[in-house]
Amino acid sequence: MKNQVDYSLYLVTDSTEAILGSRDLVEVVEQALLGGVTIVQYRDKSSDTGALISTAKRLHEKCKQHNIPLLINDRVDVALAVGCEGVHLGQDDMNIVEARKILGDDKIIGATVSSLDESRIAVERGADYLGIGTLYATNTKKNIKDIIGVNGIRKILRFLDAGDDASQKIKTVCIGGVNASNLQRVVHQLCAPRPNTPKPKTIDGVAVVSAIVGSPDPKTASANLQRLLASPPPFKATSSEPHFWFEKEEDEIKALMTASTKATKRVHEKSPLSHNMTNLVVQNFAANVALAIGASPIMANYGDEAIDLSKLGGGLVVNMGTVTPDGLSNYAKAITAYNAAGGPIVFDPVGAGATAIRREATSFLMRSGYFDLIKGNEREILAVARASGFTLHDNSQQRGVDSGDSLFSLEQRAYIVSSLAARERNVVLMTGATDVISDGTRMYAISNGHKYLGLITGSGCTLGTTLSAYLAANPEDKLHAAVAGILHFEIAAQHAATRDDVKGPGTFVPAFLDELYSRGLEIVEDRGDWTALQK
Ligand code: 3NM
Ligand code: MG
Repeated sequence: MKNQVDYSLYLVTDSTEAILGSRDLVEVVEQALLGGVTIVQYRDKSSDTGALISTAKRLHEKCKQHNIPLLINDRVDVALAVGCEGVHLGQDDMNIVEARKILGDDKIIGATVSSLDESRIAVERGADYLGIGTLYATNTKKNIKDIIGVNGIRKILRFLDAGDDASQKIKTVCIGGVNASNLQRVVHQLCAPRPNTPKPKTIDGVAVVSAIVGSPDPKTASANLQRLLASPPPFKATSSEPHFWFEKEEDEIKALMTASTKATKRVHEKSPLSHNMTNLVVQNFAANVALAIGASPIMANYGDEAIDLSKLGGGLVVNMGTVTPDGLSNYAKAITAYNAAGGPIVFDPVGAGATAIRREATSFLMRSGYFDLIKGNEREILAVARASGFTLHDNSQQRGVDSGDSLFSLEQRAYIVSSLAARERNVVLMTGATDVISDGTRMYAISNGHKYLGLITGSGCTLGTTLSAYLAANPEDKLHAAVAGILHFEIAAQHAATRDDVKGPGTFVPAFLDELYSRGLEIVEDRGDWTALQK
């Protein structure tokens, strides 16, 4: 029985004035049950024992009517008195082993954990599930030990997945600041891929307090969270058949070419909005590149405007090349809007890692939402990997934004890119003389382009612009969409750089715009193909 508990929408109650107000807790919980919460924990840190038991009894009646388990926070005695399904124990509460002796094997015992050590101990002591937190800062709980974010929780999931049978099977929920605006991406990203594990451990549920108890309409709030849990996030690609990298059979190349041709045609057909929140240096060039590839550019840095813009079927580029505090809060608003609407977001972490401000900006933005594609040069992607929780042992100081020389072999780059993509569950592109791109399962290395791209300003940024349009027009397979965008961009650069009238970077820029334009038209009119791909 207790193995079949559904932890997916886990309600933790709160009886404080700030959250419950003057309403009756039992009525609020009943509404939440009607809305679809799957398990309830009665958490009340201030009532006297008599009142606790009487409220818990009323709650248990309601829960039983809906066939939903009721747990009591901290108080094993209250759980016993009421005869409910179990308890939830914090680190300062009764030891799990002692609680088990009192409650027996059939009752559910959950434990709050926020570190690998606490998780290991809770598993050893026989907890049935772990409440892992704190995910995000919240006003609901005072004395929060540690805000560990998606990265910290993912680390614990990987740790559990690498342990013994009990550890692999233990159920998990995350807690702290979960609400309707972040639930889908949190669940999407709380997946713990490890090498050679085809079915990585995922989070079994989300625990919420204020998103339900603090809502004026707990039933609708619960139903909405349940709907979000049950539906794929709007940004999720609808298909991605796994195949494996460097398996470059002729057939695969051909299929990639066909997919790329289709993707380019779609950009022209749909002329998607490319919404750029980009740096001061490249605004004009980026708008021109978007037009040349057949997209519709808008350069709009005002976050509130993104609510409307995100509904137009386009893609967003967040380029932090000239980051400011205002800029960051605008980006965060736009990220939320695009995640909700499902429009793709390309994150271009320009100079990430170069300064403390940019490192913090990178992790702030990674916390703010889900990026469908993260693109950057080697150093930028390394900084993103660190922000994503990787421990990378290199002491390379980041130099300029566009500084050259690779620190890693192609295989190492491939490893970093594919692990980061698997972890973030998105597409990661590391640009360089050979670009490496992966969605965590599939991987391509592309060596097109020309050195002039490194001699003009904004080539990386405008590749981001290009990719936003390609992803928006081709949502079903974002990896292939991005490959097509790279090919369009880089093959156009090759054509431009080798033209007779192009003498250097200065004459290259207008020729590049021309070639971006005509390359697209050639594909649309079936006069060109992508066979110039350099593997
Ligand atoms: N425990 P809300 S955070 C009860 O980190 C609780 O262990 C936490 O409330 C932990 O959903 C928390 O309103 C409160 O953010 C979560
Ligand atoms: Mg406690």
